[in-house]
Amino acid sequence: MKKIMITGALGQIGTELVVKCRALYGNDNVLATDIREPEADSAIANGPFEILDVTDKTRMYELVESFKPDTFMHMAALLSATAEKNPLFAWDLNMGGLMNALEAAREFNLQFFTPSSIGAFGPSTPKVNTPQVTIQRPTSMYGVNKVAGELLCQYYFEKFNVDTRSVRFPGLISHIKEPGGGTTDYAVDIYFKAVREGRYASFIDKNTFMDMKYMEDAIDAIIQLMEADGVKLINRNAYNLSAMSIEPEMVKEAIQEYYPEFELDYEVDSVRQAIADSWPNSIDVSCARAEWGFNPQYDLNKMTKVMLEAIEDKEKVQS
Ligand code: VAH
Repeated sequence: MKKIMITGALGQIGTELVVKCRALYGNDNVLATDIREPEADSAIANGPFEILDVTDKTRMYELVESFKPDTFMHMAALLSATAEKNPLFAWDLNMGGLMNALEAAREFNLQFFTPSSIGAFGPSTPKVNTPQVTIQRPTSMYGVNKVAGELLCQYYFEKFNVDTRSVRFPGLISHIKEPGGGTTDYAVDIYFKAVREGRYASFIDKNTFMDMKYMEDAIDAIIQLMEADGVKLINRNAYNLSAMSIEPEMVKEAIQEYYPEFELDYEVDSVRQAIADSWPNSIDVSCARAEWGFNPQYDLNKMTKVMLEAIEDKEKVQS
């Protein structure tokens, strides 16, 4: 992995992935692409950037032909709640974009990464310590896209020998780019509201356990998986990943260590609650640990400290 093209570079993961890859592989060796322009003074604008709608195969191929990457990281996708509001558009974007990206990887012989999600599981999946290989019958459009994506990536590996690699991300928590349209977003919003307003109304109900992970651990996992010895990757499409299984009251208590007055109440959103209820409570990550050394560094308390401190710093700069 030396020259990397990334789609969805302005998204929640892309924003931090581009910066990390540029730091590791050199600024000019990472082409960031997205459907809109980055802000002029942003980190993304600080290196190669091109506009790309991932459903436009011709434009995608043109960029691959001119930049000549050896690795393609396909991050552009709609998240679960947005996909549920507009399922047909989600199918076109999530699956159309993925097919174009996989085809580019096949034709130009590129190593390939795209994220799957715990959204690839459904109500009939074992809910606790969900195994790596298990029932996958999701009930959301996002989940349907993710299962199909995992299967397509595996198909391209077996049939066309494309070096596809993927992970099932849990909810990802970051203070850099706020997510949009995800079911797990409450666990990001809660920190921003704690610092800014001292209270938060969660759209996910108490006692709803979901897997989560701090973004730095997620980015490190992508790099580690892509650099891993391919021979050892038995479950390459896609590995269960998680660093914590949490519910809103646990986050509240962690925040109250620093903000004792913080108040949490609930305004549950039925669409996102239904999606959350269909996902596992906690997943088993032993295959990722065994096959390529997945080893997240942040638990809830450590993550809470860095999230609150980073958001406080942001607020100071803005005031
Ligand atoms: C979502 N953050 O909520 C995403 C995700 C596991 C959750 O894939 O849609």
